[in-house]
Amino acid sequence: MVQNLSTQDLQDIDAKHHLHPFTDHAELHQQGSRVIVRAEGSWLWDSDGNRLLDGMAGLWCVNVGHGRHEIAEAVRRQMLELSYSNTFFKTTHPPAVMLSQELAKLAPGDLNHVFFTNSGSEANDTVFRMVRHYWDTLGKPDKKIIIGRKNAYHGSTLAGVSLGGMAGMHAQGDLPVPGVHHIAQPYWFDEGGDMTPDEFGLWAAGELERAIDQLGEDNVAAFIAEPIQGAGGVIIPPATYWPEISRICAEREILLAVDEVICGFGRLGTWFGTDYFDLKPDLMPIAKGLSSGYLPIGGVMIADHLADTLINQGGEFAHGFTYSGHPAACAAALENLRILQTEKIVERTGRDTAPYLARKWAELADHPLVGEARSAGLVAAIELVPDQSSRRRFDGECAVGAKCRDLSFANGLIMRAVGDTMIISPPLTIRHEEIDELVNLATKTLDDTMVELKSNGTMAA
Ligand code: PXG
Repeated sequence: MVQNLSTQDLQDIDAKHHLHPFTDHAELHQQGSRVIVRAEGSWLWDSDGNRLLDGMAGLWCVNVGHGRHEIAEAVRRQMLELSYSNTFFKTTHPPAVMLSQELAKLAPGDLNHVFFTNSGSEANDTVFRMVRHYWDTLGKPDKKIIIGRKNAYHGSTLAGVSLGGMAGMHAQGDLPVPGVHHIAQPYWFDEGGDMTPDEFGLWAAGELERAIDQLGEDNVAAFIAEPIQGAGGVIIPPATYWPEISRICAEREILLAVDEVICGFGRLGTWFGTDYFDLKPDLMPIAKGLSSGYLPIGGVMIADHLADTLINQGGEFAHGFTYSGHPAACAAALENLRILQTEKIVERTGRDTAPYLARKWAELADHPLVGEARSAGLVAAIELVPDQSSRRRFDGECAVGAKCRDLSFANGLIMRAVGDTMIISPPLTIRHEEIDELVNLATKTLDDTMVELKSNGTMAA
């Protein structure tokens, strides 16, 4: 109960006044929203007292786990000291200064500069505008096109949706905006056909080279990609993919933007996906794990050579947000980064938690409903199929994944469905026994899903 309101009261008010992101409201209002009231570590509680294992770390963001008093305390102190001050007009403040220094230290290579935003979407809008401004500054105004990938997710703002490759999002409102080109994604399970994963990885990377040739190198500004696609379904590229993309980017005069909004800050057991795949980005959008979601903050890390050009030749970049480098959000991020470092959470994820999850998660591949189980760091996916011996999908409108997700919730595990791909991304602080419980609940959920599919005739009894 919240403020003496019952679950029903909260659901009624919610239905009356609250429009949710990515939600079919007619369907939601029939069921009522699930009301989450409290969280601790890897666990959430709803308003009816049910305990749920947070298999999604909120929304891929609560890397240090829920309920960290140290972050709340750091934010409280900052709010009492300086709750707001802008970073425009030749002004700065200590939290933004210290966070920029800390990020330059943690970010790989020469990504030594940061432009602050409030979200991953704003970070990618910043990428969109900054790369065009950069090429303009160098006297190459024709270099405008940004190449992205089908089924990528880069956010919900105009530039974010446009750089992303979600067909359903593009269909609403005539997007993408002009000047964006999408190439194939490295999703072997769905699109690899008869190729081996390695052959397919080379082919998918080759799409970048062919796109540059087709569009003309003089017209291409940048390529943007997530190291591992998150919202697209935890798509882990074949081993051949990123080395080939790196080769192409090194040979061609285009910028590489590696979207670390999900992979950054330990998700793969390395500080960044860039470390995991040994990449050399010119720009690196960040958000989510930067503050573990305690307050909204994002940014774009920028390489020295690019920053030097912008600083020395670019003049004023007419871009920024009221809350760029918000003091309280910076304080939350600084404390979050301190926790990640002092508790050695990233190292532990890479050395211990991720291999443990990988071993346990791989056991799900034996389930008759599972065509593939894969993981990298603390993201993982299973592909639901009617027949384990082929990569053929269930017929129809992806109802199997949605059913499995609902059953998972009912079993006390938050697992997300992307079509018929089930995905998880738990807090990095998840313990071995919690991983055991997660995999047990996922197994029970798969069993329950099978029972439903057999009873409604989707699978043979
Ligand atoms: N880039 C990537 C790689 C993301 O995953 C964004 C940018 C945008 O960040 P903001 O902070 O503007 O949301 C994201 C966000 C899902 C889901 O259902 C994933 C995201 C957001 C909402 C839902 O998996 N990722």
